[in-house]
Amino acid sequence: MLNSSVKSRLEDLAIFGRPPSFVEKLHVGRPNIGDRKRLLARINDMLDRNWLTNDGPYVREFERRIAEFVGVRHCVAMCNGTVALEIAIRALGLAGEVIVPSFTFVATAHALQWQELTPVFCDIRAATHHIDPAQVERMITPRTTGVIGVHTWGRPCDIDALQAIARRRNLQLLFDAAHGLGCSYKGKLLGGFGRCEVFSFHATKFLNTFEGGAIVTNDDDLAEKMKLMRNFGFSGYDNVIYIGTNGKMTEACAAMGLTSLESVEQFIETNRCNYRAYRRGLKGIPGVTLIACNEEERANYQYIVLEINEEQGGLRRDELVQVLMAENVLARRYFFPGCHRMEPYRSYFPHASLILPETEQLCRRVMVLPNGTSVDEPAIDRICEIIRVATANADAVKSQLSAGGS
Ligand code: T4K
Repeated sequence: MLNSSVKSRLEDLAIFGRPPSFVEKLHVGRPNIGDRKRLLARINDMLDRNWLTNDGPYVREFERRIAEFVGVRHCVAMCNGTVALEIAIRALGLAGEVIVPSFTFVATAHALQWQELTPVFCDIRAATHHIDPAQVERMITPRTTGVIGVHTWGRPCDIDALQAIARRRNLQLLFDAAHGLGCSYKGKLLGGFGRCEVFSFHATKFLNTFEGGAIVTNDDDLAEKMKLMRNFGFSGYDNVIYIGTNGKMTEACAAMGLTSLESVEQFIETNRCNYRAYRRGLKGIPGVTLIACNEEERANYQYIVLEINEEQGGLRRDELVQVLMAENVLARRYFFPGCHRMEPYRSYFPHASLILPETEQLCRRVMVLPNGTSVDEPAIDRICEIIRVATANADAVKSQLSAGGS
């Protein structure tokens, strides 16, 4: 994985024409693969059974295992997190306006707009990157029916405050927990808060089903409704009792999920070791802040999130990303430029940035580094060293980049 060149001096950097530190590209979202043999054995069984989708035995087992793992009554597995959000929104009867953070993956907003609901973008708290409950309160109008809190980076958002608002203002509350499997809030795993929570098991998530997602809830009626909705509204043969869609998870995806679940503690341990290696390696670099995990809570440590402060360190986030890209470290600017600056929202709400100052600032500063089973400590040490060398020589890096070096 590593090239022979150690990057301890400015002129070693790839932007000055030297070979990149990594021969192969390091991705932020490299999938964690569990035990291959177990996966292939499951796939073989599936083929022998000749049952590929539609509420098959692997899907049922996966749902049971996830519900047990999280400690909720119901898990309704879906083909992906976005469709799971869409179904959750519809099953809860949301209409009109729903308040969401703009600092999230665009799927959170699209799941609303796709159903012609209006996502109302709310600012975040700078310290946590989460939706700011005080702002939520100010954005409520007579058309507001719900709030979607996002547990960005797997860190829980301010659930208590949002719950208090939802109760007081009679709003539905659900959570986009796409990043949140295995993470806790006040000692309780995410999944059982609000009316329901939505996980993503996309390939880039620390636990994946290739593509996949799930809604988890303690509400029996809601779970039943969601199950119907993910299967066209069919209640038995020939009997359609709701509007529905096709949100089903396939057996192959559930086989991957079951296999991943067997390695879940290993994945978390790998992520935790990597997180600590990053923390050591980045310590003391001016203008570079690693967003801390609260180690008193359970966490999956999947997202290694940095904030880059140009005033302190001399380099802009985008310059540092360029430096890393040249070294084959594909750092990502999640969730740049913020949903409110993406279409169709940019056209619908051209002045939204005026009320989203923290989101605007964070979108300029944030960057995510590779984690998971495809990176190890030596690789992380190198990544940190590149950041350290680049920051220590910020002026020279800036002029090299503006001269077109990379
Ligand atoms: N809500 C939130 C808060 C979310 O973050 C997401 C998804 C959702 C809802 C919706 O859930 P899903 O419908 O996706 O289940 C990725 C993922 O596609 C997306 O699932 C995820 N959030 C988002 C944060 O990241 P991109 O646009 O960054 O994907 P892409 O193709 O650039 O891949 C990321 C990196 O991973 C690349 O460097 C390539 C690498 N990669 C990717 C795949 C798929 C691999 O090495 N192997 C692979 O198989 O969105």
